[in-house]
Amino acid sequence: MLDEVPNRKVPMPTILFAVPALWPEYRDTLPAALAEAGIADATLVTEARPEDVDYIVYAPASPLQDFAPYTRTKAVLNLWAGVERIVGNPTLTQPLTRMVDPGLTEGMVEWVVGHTLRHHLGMDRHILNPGHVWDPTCPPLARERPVTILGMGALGSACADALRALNFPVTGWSRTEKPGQLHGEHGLRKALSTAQILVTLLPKTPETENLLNADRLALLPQGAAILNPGRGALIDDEALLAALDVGHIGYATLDVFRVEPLPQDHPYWSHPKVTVTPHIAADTRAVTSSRVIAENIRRGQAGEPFLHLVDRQRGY
Ligand code: NDP
Ligand code: OXD
Repeated sequence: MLDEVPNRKVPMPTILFAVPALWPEYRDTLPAALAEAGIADATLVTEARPEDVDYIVYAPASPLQDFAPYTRTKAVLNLWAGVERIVGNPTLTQPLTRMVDPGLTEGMVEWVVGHTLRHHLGMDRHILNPGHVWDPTCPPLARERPVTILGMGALGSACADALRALNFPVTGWSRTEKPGQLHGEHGLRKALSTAQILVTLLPKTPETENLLNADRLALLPQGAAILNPGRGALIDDEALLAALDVGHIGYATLDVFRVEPLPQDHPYWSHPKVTVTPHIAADTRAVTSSRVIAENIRRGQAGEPFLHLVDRQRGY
């Protein structure tokens, strides 16, 4: 005779998708991912009474700002990698997760590798060559072009791997000590001093704001290029413009800004040594990120630890 299996069915959760503008992208992918994760019966809604909500799928564009009434909510699942616009919300007492999405990472690797190669190969010299100058100067090999990445998390380390695969010598710097990487102020100075190309992939926190100030920009080698797909606040804009004007910094390719969209009268738009890209370095992709959200809901239901939990004290 078969043992009797006690009926321990966990009630299916109610998931509030709190970003109406993104719902059309997730309408099919999220139910599919929930089904894959074994929670096909979950109630997925775009509006609900706060007291009924178990999980909130969130993004900065959400109208939801007061989390206090969501008393039974087990987690707020952010669709963005960066959490600076939610982490300080005083009403948020629920666990907060950030997005680590293979699709987003792939996009960031492509953006960073593409713009690194642009500067490394000096592509503009030939693409923008109004005088049809025949200049046969060959660029150095990647192995001769040191790159530094500030922030060696999910995105920075994936970019480092891709650049190393092309033979760029990559120096990584992050907050905590790790083998083969630099950390701390001394490590930062060392990392900057060799960076012919500098990539900033740090989160915006009180510690990283204005990290690249005039003093630190001065540590970069003459003519260095800066790629910033991290956050605008990492760089002191005035200091960067001054360093570009005197030629100490050779070029800056900037994807993120203190104010977005970048105001029309901002000097970055017209500066001859700046390329502005409109916060498109990497986007969260609905298919892959839905799987990450579904896995975290599965974990929440099973009483397992959430993936990619944000540390509120650290701010990322
Ligand atoms: P992670 O949290 O995985 O990594 C953050 C990295 O920054 C870690 O290596 C961390 O160090 C380091 N770090 C944090 N604070 C400091 C500090 N005070 N000093 C030194 N290092 C520090 O984040 P992701 O890699 O997923 O994302 C990074 C950022 O990229 C996001 O926060 C967001 O701002 C930006 N982003 C931009 C996008 C775009 O389209 N432009 C798209 C997605 C993200 P440690 O390893 O020691 O913790
Ligand atoms: C993010 C971003 O943080 O798109 O995900 O910037």
